[in-house]
Amino acid sequence: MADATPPATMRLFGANGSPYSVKVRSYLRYKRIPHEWLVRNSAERMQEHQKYAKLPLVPTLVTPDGEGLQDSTPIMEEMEKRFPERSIHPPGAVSKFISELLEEFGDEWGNKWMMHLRWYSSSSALSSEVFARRAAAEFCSGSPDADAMTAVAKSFKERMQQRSFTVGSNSTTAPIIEKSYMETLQLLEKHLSDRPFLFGQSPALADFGLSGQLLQCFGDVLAGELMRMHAPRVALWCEVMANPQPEGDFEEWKTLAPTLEPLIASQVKLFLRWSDANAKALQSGQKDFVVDLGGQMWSQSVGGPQRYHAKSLKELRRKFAAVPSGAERQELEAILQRCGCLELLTAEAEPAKL
Ligand SMILES: N[C@@H](CCC(=O)N[C@@H](CS)C(=O)NCC(=O)O)C(=O)O
Repeated sequence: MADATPPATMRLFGANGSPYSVKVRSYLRYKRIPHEWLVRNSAERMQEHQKYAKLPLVPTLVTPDGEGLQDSTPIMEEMEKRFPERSIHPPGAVSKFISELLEEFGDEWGNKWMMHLRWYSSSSALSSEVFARRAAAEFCSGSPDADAMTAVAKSFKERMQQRSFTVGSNSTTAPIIEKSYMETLQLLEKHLSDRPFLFGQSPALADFGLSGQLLQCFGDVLAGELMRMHAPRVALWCEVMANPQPEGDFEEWKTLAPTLEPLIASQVKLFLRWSDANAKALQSGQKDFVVDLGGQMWSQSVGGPQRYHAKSLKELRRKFAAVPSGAERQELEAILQRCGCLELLTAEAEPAKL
């Protein structure tokens, strides 16, 4: 007789153009966690999403017992506890923390490349137009109507084009973001020439975080063209990361270091400097801040969206502080020191609340 109990299926509310949603979907696929992918393409789906979402954001993962989880990193951390098989953490404290650091870099800094090149660069016009139509098609797919879709695309594009402040994109920062995208592609291209994933033969947390943003870049007009022409291995890795399969073991840090340390010493350091300056500006109630990112002056306004970066930097620093003392911590500290990141990861005392 057939079992009347429905399968214990997770339900993931997401959007194909949302890097964090696609990141969690790739993760659920990799972990072989049964799930349903839901887009908010009808009033009913929107209401259902609102029922589980504390914030009006995707991804939102609904567990079989009706719990709504949000924020991609905590979602994946919770799933790792429930489904430890096919761990996404490389063994050893050094690689595990560096994977967490690269995930944070992807989530918080990689999002600037993605958003800037999709919407705000001086060459983004076609990318914006194409992406707005893709997103509108998904949103209108519940009751297809071409006129409605065109109108949704237009208003979506107009709304997004006014939101460059959310990622700190402006005429001063544009060249910094564009240079960082190209340099990261070059560094990753070199690293991925010897291995299919960032930490060897299986995907790690870092792969999910970075590819979440870069898979969006890959699919966009401007960012995708730059990637396919200048970093074909990165393009392939993005494609693989949409539905990754393990090919073997994680590598030891010593063989990863020659091509991963240059990425940390340049791009990750730059990101941490920015994130540290952002957190300090928020702490002291500034409305904007300027920071020297190694000879390149970054300036931006500080608003609501930047609070999240400060929170996630605090969480990263907590993870770093939790690495137990001993030989592995010493090795990790030596790497971070060499890459100019150690001080930036050392949590500062919280100022007393007045
Ligand atoms: N830190 C969050 C970010 C989530 C986020 O910013 N989601 C965006 C899409 S990428 C969103 O939901 N925007 C509003 C919407 O699409 O309705 C995470 O990692 O999940």
